[in-house]
Amino acid sequence: MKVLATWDHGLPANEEALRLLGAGGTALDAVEAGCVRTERDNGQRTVGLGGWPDRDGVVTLDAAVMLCDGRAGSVAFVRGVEHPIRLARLVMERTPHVMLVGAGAERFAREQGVEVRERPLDAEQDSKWKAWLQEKRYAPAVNVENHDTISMIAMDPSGRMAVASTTSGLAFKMHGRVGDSPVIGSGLFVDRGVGGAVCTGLGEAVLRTAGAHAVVEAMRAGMSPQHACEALVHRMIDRVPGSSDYQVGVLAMDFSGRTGAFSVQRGFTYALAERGVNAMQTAPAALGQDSTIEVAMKVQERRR
Ligand code: SD4
Repeated sequence: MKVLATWDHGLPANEEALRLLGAGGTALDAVEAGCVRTERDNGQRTVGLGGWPDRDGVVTLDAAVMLCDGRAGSVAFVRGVEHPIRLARLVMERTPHVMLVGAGAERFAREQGVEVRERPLDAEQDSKWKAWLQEKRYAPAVNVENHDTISMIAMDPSGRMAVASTTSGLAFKMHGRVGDSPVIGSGLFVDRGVGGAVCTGLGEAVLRTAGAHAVVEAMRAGMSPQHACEALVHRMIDRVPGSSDYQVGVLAMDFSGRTGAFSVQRGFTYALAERGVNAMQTAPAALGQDSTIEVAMKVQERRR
């Protein structure tokens, strides 16, 4: 039984996930419950309806779940849904599809008895949006503006693994913008016999490198979860320009319970729950600090 979750709010999310697992829930129940916990937290500004709006002053949400047997469900660009992670699970369980977006996803929600209710921006959302309109400058700050998406990986006592992610995406994104979090293979991926991976941070960088899928495929090829996370981050830095100005954090787990965590910039925190202890960790980072893969490569170079 092991759970990983991004950022500081990963700690209460993991607690909720552990509670479900302790009560006989599956890995899927665990990641769903953990994400719901964060979506419910009104103080969260990049998860759930309390998230920062887009440029038009609209909060739009993305979420997805995937199981190690290959089943997956996802929703993107939905408004007025309090728990998009639950809607993503419903897409998986009750439709022949993987992904529903926008008005279609909202209609499906209503058909399933899920409340869809546009709610006005609260005072803080409104004033931050209006302040942004003054300048209209789009420059997400590393670890500041983007640090609240929750992405989780859980393995239950029967050895099943599930991954999940839920977010309101980047603050002041263009209306209609969708990030990596609801895209199977980018923000999250898991495959039986190999393991799972999730991402957080600048979704465009993750989409351009098919992040979580790349990590799982690296593990399939024999890399440890840690090296697989590092390999993705280094590839991202190489392929997606401007890495000194963006943050991406990656988490991975294999079926023997080994975990990995790595980020572009320092400051990526995550919660790890294992052997009855749920604690915050800080991932090593590529910029400003040697990763283990870089150290290994340097050692090899020196040997040559
Ligand atoms: C996105 N990846 O929409 C999300 C944002 C995020 O921590 O993860 N923030 O691009």
